[in-house]
Amino acid sequence: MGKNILITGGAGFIGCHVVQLFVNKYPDYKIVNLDCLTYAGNLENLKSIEDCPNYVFEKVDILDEAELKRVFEAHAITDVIHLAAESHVDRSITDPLAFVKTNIIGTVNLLNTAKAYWKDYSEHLFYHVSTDEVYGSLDHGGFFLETTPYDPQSPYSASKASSDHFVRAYANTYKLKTVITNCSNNYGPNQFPEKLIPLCIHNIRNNKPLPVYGKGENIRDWLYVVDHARAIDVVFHQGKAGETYNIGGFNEWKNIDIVRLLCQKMDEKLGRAAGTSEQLITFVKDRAGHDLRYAIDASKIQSELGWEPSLQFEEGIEKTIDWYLSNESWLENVTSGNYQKYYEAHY
Ligand code: NAD
Ligand code: TDX
Repeated sequence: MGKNILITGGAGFIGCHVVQLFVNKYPDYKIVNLDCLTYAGNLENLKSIEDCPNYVFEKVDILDEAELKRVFEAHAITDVIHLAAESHVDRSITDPLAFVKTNIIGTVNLLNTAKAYWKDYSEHLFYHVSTDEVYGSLDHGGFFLETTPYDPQSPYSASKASSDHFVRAYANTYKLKTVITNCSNNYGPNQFPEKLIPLCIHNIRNNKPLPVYGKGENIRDWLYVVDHARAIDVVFHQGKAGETYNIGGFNEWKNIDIVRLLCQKMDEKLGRAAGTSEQLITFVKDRAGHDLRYAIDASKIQSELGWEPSLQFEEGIEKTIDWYLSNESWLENVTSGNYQKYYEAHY
């Protein structure tokens, strides 16, 4: 059946992979990408599909209720996949209110718009994309399950936890059909170079210091972004309404080991002597309230919906490095502010 799916945050890192997957895989769906293009949103990410007949871009802020209503009506939106968010923990420490606005109020605006526009809720899905950070930090072992109590520790994760609670509250109170996924750390092409992996690739390339917070002992579970997009596709089509699914890579790494791996691979790719890039590693002041370890137990989505990661980490890292090395102009644009000119020339 044809659907008109509103994907929010589609110009961002994960959103652009979700939009590309849906536009290419489902020609019968109309994909409406709604994004206000913050520093993290980049339409260059979507060049390969921007002329597809089933793709539309709407430059709209989810804080603008009137514009959300217009978009729902103009495109007869049948379903929502909500990714738009402020996503960087360090920025949330310096400006928490921006996270409250977009991640909490923006999500409630979107819920209200869907609730008012849709008639028979059983025919529509509101899919909220969230993070494993809502569960807090695993300081004493174990894994995050869907039943793990929320214990957010940063302003970012507190805002995402709050938005998850609102989505569940709308399902319970108004009977909106919803689903939530909580995913671990993503990496891959198109990630803004403020996050650990693209930041290190960018800095190694330019012989700049690699800032490792604290002792580099913190652990994250990493998933290739295309595998996250595949999981979203599976949950959107086969997930049970009202359910939560954790998504992860079964792939835990200490930060310092990732940075060393990147140094080793980059030395090989750039033809530098082994050990050259490691000299750039610089231990810096720890992130305030730095969560020690995240680790997802993704066995529910694996056993109930048959999803599993398709790429081994080293393969994904190779693909990621290759993408950044062959897209230097992309990096140059997002780091120099030239992107704005691209936008003005195209829209
Ligand atoms: P990102 O920062 O790369 O992209 C966010 C996108 O949202 C950008 O295109 C931005 O322009 C847009 N946006 C921000 N505020 C907006 C607003 N007020 N109105 C409209 N658009 C707005 O983020 P990402 O890493 O792609 O994350 C996408 C989603 O996935 C987020 O909800 C995030 O919490 C979640 N998530 C991310 C990760 C990860 O590792 N990056 C892991 C799990 C979950
Ligand atoms: O320069 C750095 N040095 C460093 O040691 C940066 C940017 C990060 N780090 C550390 C902090 C974390 O332990 O590396 C780890 C990864 O940091 P980020 O890439 O900032 O990701 P994280 O804070 O783990 O959050 C990410 O994963 C969950 C995303 O940014 C979130 O949007 C997602 O929800």
